[in-house]
Amino acid sequence: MSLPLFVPIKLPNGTTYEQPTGLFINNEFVQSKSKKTFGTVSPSTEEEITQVYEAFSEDIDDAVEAATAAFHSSWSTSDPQVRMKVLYKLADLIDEHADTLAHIEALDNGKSLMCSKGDVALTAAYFRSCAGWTDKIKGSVIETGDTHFNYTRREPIGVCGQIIPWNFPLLMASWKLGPVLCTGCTTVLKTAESTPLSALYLASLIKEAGAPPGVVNVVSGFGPTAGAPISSHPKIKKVAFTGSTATGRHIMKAAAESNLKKVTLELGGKSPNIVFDDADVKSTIQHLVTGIFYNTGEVCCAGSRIYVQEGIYDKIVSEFKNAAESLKIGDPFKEDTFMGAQTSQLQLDKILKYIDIGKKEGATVITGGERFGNKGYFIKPTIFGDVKEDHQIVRDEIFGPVVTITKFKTVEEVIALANDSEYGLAAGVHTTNLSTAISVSNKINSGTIWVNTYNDFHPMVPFGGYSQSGIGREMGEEALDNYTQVKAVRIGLSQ
Ligand code: TXE
Repeated sequence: MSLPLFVPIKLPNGTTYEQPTGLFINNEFVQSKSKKTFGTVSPSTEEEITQVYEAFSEDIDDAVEAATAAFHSSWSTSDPQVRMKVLYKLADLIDEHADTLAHIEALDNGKSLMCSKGDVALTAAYFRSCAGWTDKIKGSVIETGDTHFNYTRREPIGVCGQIIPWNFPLLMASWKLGPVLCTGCTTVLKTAESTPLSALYLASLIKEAGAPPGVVNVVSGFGPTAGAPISSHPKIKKVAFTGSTATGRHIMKAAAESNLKKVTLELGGKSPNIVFDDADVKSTIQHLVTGIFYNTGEVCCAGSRIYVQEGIYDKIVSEFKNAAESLKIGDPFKEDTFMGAQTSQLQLDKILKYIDIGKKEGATVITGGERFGNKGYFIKPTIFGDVKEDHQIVRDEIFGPVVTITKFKTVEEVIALANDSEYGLAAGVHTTNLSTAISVSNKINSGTIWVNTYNDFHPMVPFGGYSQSGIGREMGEEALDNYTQVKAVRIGLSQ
């Protein structure tokens, strides 16, 4: 018997909802051509939640066909207020379904409800922000003298392919789909194999919001078999990816070798979080905690390298240790749980391996350094001291609740330390001195600098990486540039 296209799932809050399991193509949930399915596991219990249909290249072809037809419909050329209405309605629907979405996300990803509620709120806010942009995408008139009239238009790029990760499944879907819906593009979005559920539920809301068939297509599947056919597809004009730097390289290569599709990449990081002697201790501790332990450290811009000036070092280490030890870990559905589970066995193993490497490298475990319990993929918040800059735990992205803490003396020294990384996604600067804040921010090689805050996102503020952390920006006006192209029209006025 084949898997039903909707299965009832009972959530820990006692409610039952209908989870779509099919591929979302042309506004319908359908079986994959192979009818193959795969399971998704709850990271906090290690039990299977449900099976979903698995896409392969023939399904990607179908989805691309649907997206191509939708792009050539009035969707991309009609009054932008048509798209505005869809986006506003979608944001309202997300608010209406916020509790269900937050529970699905916590169930499938393992993150605490506290985090997933934040994700849902940001998702609605981002779609709402994109709604506001729809009728503000403008070209310009260029004066070149009386003989010619010149103007530019910003036109949608066309059919996009979007590949997202598992750490913020819903939010990453919104960062991808918002600009598509705003600019009049269409898309095939592939979720990560470990977290397919929330984006399928979102797809049903996109249909309800009034997006025409084929505008948004959502497929579940694996990287090599469903992701690769997207990055090399000849009819896809642009690919947007969030994930590891290694996979980002594959995608860029495939894009180049197929049809030179435009590429935006949001990749890994090893972000410095810098504390100066004059920082406000109480709020800084809160930002160090949010920086590395929020979302169990599965955050591309996690503040995973902490540098503290010598005068305040001992105080910060002791208060940060206390704060880490007081964090509530465990059942994601308890209202006061801060840290849920890591998303997969693979991630659990990777993080534990790095903790082991850190110990072998001679670093000191200030707190944590082990698994929490033996059921579910939980890890204790872990702080390493006595690290050297060439230690693997200082250089590699661990992508878990593991942070190193290092003492520094001068501003010049910490800027050099902060910039000594192949990545450049984000950085934190904690100081009460305005000129330190601005001059250090100017000298750090990364796409985002948070001063006296951390992991602090707003839909209007662009986000993206320098160096090997990526190409292009998401959110803000900048995100729209990646989904439009400029056409210049030059008209000769004298016959
Ligand atoms: O990532 P992948 P993985 C980092 C983090 C993590 C590590 C490995 O350090 O520990 O990457 O995670 C799809 N063609 N980040 O292996 O492979 C895949 O199906 C096309 C940081 O899960 O990058 C999924 O949808 N697509 C990060 C997505 O890529 C392919 C978030 C991400 O998976 C593909 C995630 C291929 N050949 C991991 N191979 C961040 N920047 O936030 C895989 N995929």
